[in-house]
Amino acid sequence: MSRPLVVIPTYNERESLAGTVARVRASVPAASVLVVDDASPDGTGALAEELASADAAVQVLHRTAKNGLGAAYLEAFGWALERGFDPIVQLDADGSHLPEQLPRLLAGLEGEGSAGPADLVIGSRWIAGGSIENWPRHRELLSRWGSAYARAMLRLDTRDATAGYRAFRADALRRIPLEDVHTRGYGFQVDMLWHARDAGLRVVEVPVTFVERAHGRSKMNPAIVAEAMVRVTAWGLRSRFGRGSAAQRTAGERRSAEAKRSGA
Ligand SMILES: Nc1nc2c(ncn2[C@@H]2O[C@H](COP(=O)(O)OP(=O)(O)OP(=O)(O)O)[C@@H](O)[C@H]2O)c(=O)[nH]1
Ligand SMILES: [Mg+2]
Repeated sequence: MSRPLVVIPTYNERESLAGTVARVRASVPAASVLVVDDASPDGTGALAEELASADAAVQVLHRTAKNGLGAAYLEAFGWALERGFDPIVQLDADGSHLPEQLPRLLAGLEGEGSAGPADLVIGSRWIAGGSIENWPRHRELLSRWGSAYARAMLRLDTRDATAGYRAFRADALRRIPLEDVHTRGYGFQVDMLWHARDAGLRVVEVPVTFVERAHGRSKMNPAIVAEAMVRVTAWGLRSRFGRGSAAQRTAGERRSAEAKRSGA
């Protein structure tokens, strides 16, 4: 693990992106950055290009339309694995994930302060030492409730199942069948976690401080919450009927994704 890559998905993050990228580069100078922009109307993609031309460690993937955080990450994971990056980190552009705490996630992969090395480290708000700053009460409740629901339905033991600040070993990502991950919104985080558990990966949580965005708008919306709820419920119910492994339960999702791709 000597070529860390920090993936930053963006949609309309013009005011936040430059600061976030600079802070990542200052916090872990060895880390490269990949911005994955979904054709943001506010010009975030052009700004990302400016950052890339000023710093060879910064690169940009441009996607043609807003297709959700999950789709952006999946494309980035493929890109990163092809190029030999390891580990691969997920980090929001909006300032909610502190780049200054990145060394803590990377240390977690190495096993510092815990029993042993991890395959996936999750920056957790809901374990001792974790916290939130300036988050509206309703968002906190939604997040805590969402995590508790996913934990119960899927029998996960991760406290912060929807957390988006994560570090994966490249090998860990290779062991997850990424073609079976179809959740587009923030349910993507739960989808990946469940696949990680199924693949027998060692998942460790380290405490982080989650700070409400200072600029721009949240992309969270009722459709994203509904997608996560419906899927977690379906996976949980199916698992109770004995067809619950991540590999088995995605057959239907794969078929519908294929149908969509072929324009059916
Ligand atoms: N490429 C891409 N990035 C996205 C998309 N949706 C959200 N993002 C980015 O993913 C990160 C997280 O999105 P946010 O809007 O902050 O959503 P959130 O963190 O779940 O919700 P808040 O707590 O309200 O901020 C940010 O960097 C967004 O710009 C998308 O469809 N495509
Ligand atoms: Mg956010």
